[in-house]
Amino acid sequence: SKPTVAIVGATGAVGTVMIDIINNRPSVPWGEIRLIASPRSAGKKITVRGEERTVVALAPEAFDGVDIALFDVPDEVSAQWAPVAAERGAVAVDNSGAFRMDPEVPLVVPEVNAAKVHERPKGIIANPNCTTLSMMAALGALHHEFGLRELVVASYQAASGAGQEGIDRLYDEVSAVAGKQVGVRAGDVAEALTAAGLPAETPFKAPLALNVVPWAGSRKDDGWTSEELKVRNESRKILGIPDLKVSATCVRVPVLTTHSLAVHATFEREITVEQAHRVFGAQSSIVLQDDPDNGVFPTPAEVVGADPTYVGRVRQALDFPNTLDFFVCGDNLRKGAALNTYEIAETLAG
Ligand code: 11C
Repeated sequence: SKPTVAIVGATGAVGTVMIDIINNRPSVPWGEIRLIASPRSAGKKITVRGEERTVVALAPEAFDGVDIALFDVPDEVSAQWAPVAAERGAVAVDNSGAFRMDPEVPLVVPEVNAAKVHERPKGIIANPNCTTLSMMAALGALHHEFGLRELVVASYQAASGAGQEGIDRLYDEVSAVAGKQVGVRAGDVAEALTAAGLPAETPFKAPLALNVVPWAGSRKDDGWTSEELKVRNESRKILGIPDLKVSATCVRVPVLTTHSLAVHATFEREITVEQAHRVFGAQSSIVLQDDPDNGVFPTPAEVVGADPTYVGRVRQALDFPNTLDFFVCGDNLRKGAALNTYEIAETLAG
């Protein structure tokens, strides 16, 4: 019989995208599709593939009969409940940061390391952070042929990476500065936000409208942020290069959805732009947009809502042998979160 899949966090920002993905798949391998959320959301009705379903409350019994449970919830909820799902016989595919670096939990991007889904002693498989994920299809394909050695990246991260709170804040800030002649004097954007009645507390630590903020995630040792360390640790684990040299600077930009990254990647041997184009062109999950003379390069506003990773501005670094510079854009709520999680489930379902 067909497997039962459960979506845990079905009513959240990523869960909502997950349902949209399921609704738009030409076919799905599932028998039952069960929707699970916090008791607050239980009872809510959501239409999935033409059938109205009632959200059930997160509880141990909610996992009975479930083969694959997709978790789109905060770290602490996953930490508590993914093991419960696994105990009840489900494979938990977790989109939070709770298990990613656990050596007994595979961290999977199907284009790069699909076979790892079978090495899951805890019954848990982790989905990477959206910033890491946005460049994995591109880097995995290049690494396969040219051997990645070093990675230096700067991210340009969208507000929705910080959840609904981030989305609301960016919209409120943009409204507060719209039509005003601000951004001409230090502090005048912040003053406009205060004058519009926005709370001083913000998920971004500084005004995001008409600005960029060199901070994402929480504070870690030696000046690094959690997001920058995730890029380093997760890239190493997914690509299977434990000693990969990585340095990242994560930056929030006033974009609603779709993370971008400027990637400076060094390989074992020389790689030309033509070779890189060929590698990218051969990947079904990559769209190459690299004709800047005609204004063709990826931007988040054009990529949002799309499944593939978009790659452009591919250049051989002038002063660094064996190094390629390029720009990637990936929808942080789709491939960066719900879509990759769903693709792991499809890989499991065969
Ligand atoms: C952001 N990448 O843009 C983060 C959100 O580890 O799953 C996702 C955090 C995570 O703020």
